[in-house]
Amino acid sequence: MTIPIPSPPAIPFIGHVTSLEKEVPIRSINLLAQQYGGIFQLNIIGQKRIFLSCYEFVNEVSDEKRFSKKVSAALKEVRNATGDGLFTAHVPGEQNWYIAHRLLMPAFSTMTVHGMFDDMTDVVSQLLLKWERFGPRCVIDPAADFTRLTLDAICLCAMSYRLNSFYREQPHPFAQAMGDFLVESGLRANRASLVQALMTGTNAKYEEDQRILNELVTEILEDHRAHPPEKKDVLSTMLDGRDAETGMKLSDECMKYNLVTFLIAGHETTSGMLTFTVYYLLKNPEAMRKLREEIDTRIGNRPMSVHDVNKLPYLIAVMRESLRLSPTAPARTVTPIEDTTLGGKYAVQKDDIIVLNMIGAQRDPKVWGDDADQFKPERMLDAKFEALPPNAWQPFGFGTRACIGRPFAWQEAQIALVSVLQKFDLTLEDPSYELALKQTLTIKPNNFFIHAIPRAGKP
Ligand code: MNH
Repeated sequence: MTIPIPSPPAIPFIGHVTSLEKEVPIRSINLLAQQYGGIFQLNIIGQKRIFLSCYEFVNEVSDEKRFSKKVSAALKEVRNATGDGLFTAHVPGEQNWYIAHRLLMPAFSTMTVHGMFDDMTDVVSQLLLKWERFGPRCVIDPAADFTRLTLDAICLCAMSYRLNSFYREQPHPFAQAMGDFLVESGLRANRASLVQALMTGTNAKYEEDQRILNELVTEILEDHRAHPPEKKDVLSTMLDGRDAETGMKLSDECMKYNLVTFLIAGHETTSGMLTFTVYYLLKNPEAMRKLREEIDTRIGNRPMSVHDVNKLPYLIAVMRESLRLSPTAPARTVTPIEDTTLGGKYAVQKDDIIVLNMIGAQRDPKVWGDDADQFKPERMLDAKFEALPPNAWQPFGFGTRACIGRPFAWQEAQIALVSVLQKFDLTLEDPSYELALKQTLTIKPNNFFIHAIPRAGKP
């Protein structure tokens, strides 16, 4: 016996599109989850979407025998710039995903990423210099500077190309175009096609942003071909590599799709994570104190080295806890491979759209207890972390379609946090600041500002 999936009352013809706020849809999803529970269904422009916000269901659909990634309505729009690149490819179906996946997994392994340590440190040092030169009274926008950091780092490490975002007053034009492109892609996912067709100005801007994205990666590709860097990087692997299984090379088009993919996937998530982490540390002084102590005793004044990566247990716990409360890629979408049930009682059909709300699931009191909403890194120290139920912590996605950039992001974030905390005392610009979200495809704190005060006696 199956029972209907709970659903709020809908407006005839329009369905539930008005239930989702445009700016921060994930906030509406969380509010609806509080009201309707761990599973509910909405009807958005004639399309049924099932939302899961609790551990039990997220764990159930994390089974590749029964469910696979679905390219969501928003990702279908993102495909305008990333096509069959890794993140937005249809699998099974698009062969380029398999070729790129086999070729690029080793290029993003923990070992290979260790070799990028110096380039990452180079970009981090630009951020440190900026904050130091601006001085303690300057109001710092950490989200903006962490975005400069992560965008420049992925571009330098993967493509040996310098965007030099720290030498610009405004975001790099590419970053601007990408941000606008992602916001508009998200909005288009919830917009009726008739309305869309009438928005000629918006559509022209959308095309222009895609042109800017494509132009930069074309330049990077041509530059790399004309002047191959001494050090092999991710782009060299794509240019020179041949798939062991099929003997095939990636086409220029597919390489460009993947370059845009890395620039998109490789920076917003990590910069959001760094910004949330600074926010949680500033709101939880005891955690900040412990982290400081760990860094001061284990590393002190010497520069962090590649041997310190993954060796600071409290720092790792802080990053895990930050990504638990605020997974910067807050939703992923799956579909049943065959008609089936969820929890043995809710019928779902092949090709149904099932959206996993990871903010809800990673705060499920059944897993995390009554203090699930609080920032407590202690619960993420290795012994406890390893004892968690399967799929309880899943900010990097799941299975074959899980994040390829995890070791990259993990190392980059460690270098950034250690270096910043070695050098500065951070304070909130407005001590009464309460977390507000800004959402594109990813989330980050909105209107969040800090001061960075050089630490007395520190180099
Ligand atoms: Mn990343 C897939 C989160 C950093 C590149 N990433 C995913 C998914 C999540 C995710 C979740 C799965 C999406 C889905 O199921 O639809 N990624 C993150 C987070 C961080 C992150 C939280 C940082 C923190 N990602 C990075 C970095 C890169 C990157 C850095 C750089 C290359 N991610 C990818 C790619 C995919 C992906 C590529 C798609 C992998 C695939 O499907 O083959």
